[in-house]
Amino acid sequence: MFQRIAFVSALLLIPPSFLACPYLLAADEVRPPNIILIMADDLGYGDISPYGGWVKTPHLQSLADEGVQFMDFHASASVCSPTRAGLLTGLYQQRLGIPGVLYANPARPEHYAGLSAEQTTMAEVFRDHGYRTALFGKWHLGYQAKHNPILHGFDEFRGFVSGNIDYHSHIDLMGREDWWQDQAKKKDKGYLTDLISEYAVDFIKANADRPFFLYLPHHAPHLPFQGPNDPSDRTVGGKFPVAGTVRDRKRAYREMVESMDAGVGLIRDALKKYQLEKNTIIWFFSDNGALSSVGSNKPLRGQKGEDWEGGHRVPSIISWPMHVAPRKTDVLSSTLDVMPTVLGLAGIHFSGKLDGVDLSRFLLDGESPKQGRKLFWWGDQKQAWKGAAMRDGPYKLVVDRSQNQRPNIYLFDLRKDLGEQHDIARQNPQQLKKMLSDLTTWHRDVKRNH
Ligand SMILES: [Ca+2]
Repeated sequence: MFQRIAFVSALLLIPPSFLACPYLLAADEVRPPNIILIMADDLGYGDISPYGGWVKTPHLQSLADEGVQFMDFHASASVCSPTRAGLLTGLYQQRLGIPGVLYANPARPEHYAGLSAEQTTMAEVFRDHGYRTALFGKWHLGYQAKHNPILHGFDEFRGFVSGNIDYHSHIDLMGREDWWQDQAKKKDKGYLTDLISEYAVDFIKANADRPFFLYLPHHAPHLPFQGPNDPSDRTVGGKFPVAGTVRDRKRAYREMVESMDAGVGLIRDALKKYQLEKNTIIWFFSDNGALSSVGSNKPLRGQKGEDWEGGHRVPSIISWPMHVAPRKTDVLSSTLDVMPTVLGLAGIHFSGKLDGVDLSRFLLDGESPKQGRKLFWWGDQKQAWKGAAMRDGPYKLVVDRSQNQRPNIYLFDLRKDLGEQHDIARQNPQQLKKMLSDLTTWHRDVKRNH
């Protein structure tokens, strides 16, 4: 590198020390950036240090200190599977026929649904552009052989396909072993969260000399609540409590989050060791809000599976040292934006349809995103999450169907009322009418495109 700088400096008649400043070095790099997406599962807005949360997470704090911390970032669903479908395609999951959870139970019709082969995932786009791609962790986008991640653009897959497994025995809710190496089941020993981080570190080492896209959907801190030193609960074909046998669930939950945070530290250490930190984008976020009995969505109302902010406003931190200036932002953003944004940051043009927005110019240059952004949520009428919601600027519309009767409709102004305590629907009939109309039009559109 120094020889190249000396040569360029001689050509331009300027001192080599000037050219060696990090920003110019960055421009000199021809290799596209590596991408690492780290997604927590059911982690709440009030769980981790950068958001004033109750679990000490020094590595996520450091990531936030050195990166952009989104304060108004949303999962496209308040449950697992649909957020993942939207994340990997940049499309509202309703277009993909995955509006709700894909259950492990074969008696449920949703068990047979999954991400269709005809959809283009960001892993496929990166692979087509010479990236090595891998997924270590939770898939939850289909149980059938045709849904396997290897068929969706991932060169490597270690992890599980269902919604939750025992952190030690890797057995799913139906009492089946659920740990995979690519397209075959293969046992693996270890605490799930640590395994994901270890695989990530090995992958970084093995691919230090070429661009890579690494998707790390953690299971933590989703149930069953099991810290690294808690016992295994699930056995093959056995009967066990869904949430595990640990009595002090808060303690276990805290340890689960701490383990994930330690993994973030290990990954960043590996990037430093192989001199990749300045050429690697890390984006950490959660797939939906926390269960408030164990986690925290403070100061938001509601929890996982609901249409209040606590169901879908989640932590989100992106870091790209020397390229993206550290700051906090109130830009309204979504898991749907991840695909267009990381493709934009990598300089890759994608001509397919996207519902998400490319935030790369905002991140790199501070350019304001287009005004008038709207976001929509719509659950599955056959499942527990069946409501709908919409954002239009500061306004939040909630169509609450949790009581299984006529829906209750609310309107909030989140600028003044982040906790969604003061319904202003009556005082703002025009805004309410407009948003209900937009929501209906949007839903008709995504249903038609399915
Ligand atoms: Ca989840």
